[in-house]
Amino acid sequence: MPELAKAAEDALTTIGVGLGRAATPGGATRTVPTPLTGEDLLSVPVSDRDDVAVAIERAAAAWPAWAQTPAPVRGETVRRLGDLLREHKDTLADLITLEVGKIASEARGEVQEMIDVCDMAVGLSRRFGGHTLPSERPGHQLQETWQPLGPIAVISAFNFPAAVWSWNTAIALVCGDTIVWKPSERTPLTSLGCAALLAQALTEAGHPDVHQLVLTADPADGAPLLDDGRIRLVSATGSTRMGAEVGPRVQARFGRTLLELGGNNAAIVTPSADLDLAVRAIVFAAAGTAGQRCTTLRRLIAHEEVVDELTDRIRAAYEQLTVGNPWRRDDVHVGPLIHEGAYTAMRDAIDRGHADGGQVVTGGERVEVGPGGCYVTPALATMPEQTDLVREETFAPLLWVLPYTDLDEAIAIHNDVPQGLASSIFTRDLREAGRFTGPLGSDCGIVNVNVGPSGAEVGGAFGGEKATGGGRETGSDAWKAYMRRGTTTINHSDELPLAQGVEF
Ligand code: UN1
Repeated sequence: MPELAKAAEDALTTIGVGLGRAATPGGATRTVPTPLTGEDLLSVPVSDRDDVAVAIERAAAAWPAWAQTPAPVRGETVRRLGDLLREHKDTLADLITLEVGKIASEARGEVQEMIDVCDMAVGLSRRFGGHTLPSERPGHQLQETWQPLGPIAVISAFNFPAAVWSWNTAIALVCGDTIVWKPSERTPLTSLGCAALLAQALTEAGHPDVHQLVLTADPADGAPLLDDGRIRLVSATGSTRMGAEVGPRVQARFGRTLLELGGNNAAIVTPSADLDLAVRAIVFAAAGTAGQRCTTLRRLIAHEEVVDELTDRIRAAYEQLTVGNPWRRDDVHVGPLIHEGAYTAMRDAIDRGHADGGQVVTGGERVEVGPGGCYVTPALATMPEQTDLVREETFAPLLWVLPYTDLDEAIAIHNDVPQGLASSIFTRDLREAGRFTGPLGSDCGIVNVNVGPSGAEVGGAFGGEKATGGGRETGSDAWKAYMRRGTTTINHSDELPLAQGVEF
């Protein structure tokens, strides 16, 4: 067996996934390629539409008992999941590297993000709650109660195949929801690993059916998740195009959606910025994860006084980056793109940008790393002004540098894109920072100062506005999306006064 296939099999065995047992007898299977070399890793079972319907049925049947389990007891299951993730951190990180091509440090960081969200959810399980509000009627009490929503669907993307699932799942579990997960078609092995760890925790708790995994080969087979009225929330991460289909379809049946879609994230660098710090933040945000985060920096809006020096320093840093196969190597900064299509889109954007007056400063070239895999040097390109092309999200390491003269203009350029996920300003001027984070500043969901747009912690709410879809996941009060709010008026008196003084 080739080395990478063997590594994938070993990782799954360590976690306790037997693919033989996972496959339905006589059921369809498909092979999973690795972006590291293009080789096939392993065969996995394929879920068809009927399997998705069965998963919904099971999640719906498991819901009443789970919903009635006290929240702190549900939290115990999430604590156990967090412990299992700690135990299997490196193994799960290997699966992420094998399926997505992430460098080891980022793959481990992704698992750490899962552990963090589990810890947060355990705490949440003992503290979410509503307000008690003053009633206008004597002897009455007005209060909010938060109840489990029901079975929900989690649809996740290839680029964070494990963390985004855990954001939704850890919170949904403590909120008392049951879950059907449809991961990206590109990452079934990581999904099997995550699902097996949660299955262990849930089985120990006596609720094995609370989480269901479906491995569709064709995204269209996930349709019952959108259309079945029992699925009360569809939390979907992916492209704006996908969200434009999912959103209205789920809303048409009055289901709830939580959408985390495309980003076209920018950073403004002002003349007062600490350029040493800015360059480090920019290089990680634009070239890290091979430009394949939804939070990746794609537009750099730099003041004309600093734009040349900044561009030059980023070019120099880019030229120091090692692009290569990160498997069992710690010196690689940039792994492969997920597939050839990502490179075609990147090349196409560079070529179209050239016609608009764009100039590549460095990068955008194929790197031959081995017999397979799609490796490319991160591209840095200048553009005299923001064009329609720059307003599009190209999911690859391509950073456009746009000059500006005053901050109002920079903020206008910043906001003049359809997407609204993550943003940054690099400045030492408190007033500039205040304008960027204020009401007429960045229109994004994530608004950072002297921190790049990517790499958010789980404690804050994660998500964005406009074509990013408006959803918020993970921290702060994002849990509310996974629960039903009950407004309860209790009459402790023996009178029946009507609100608003109505006599009847
Ligand atoms: C994503 O790319 O879908 O903020 C999620 C970040 C990570 C999550 C990214 N914590 O970059």
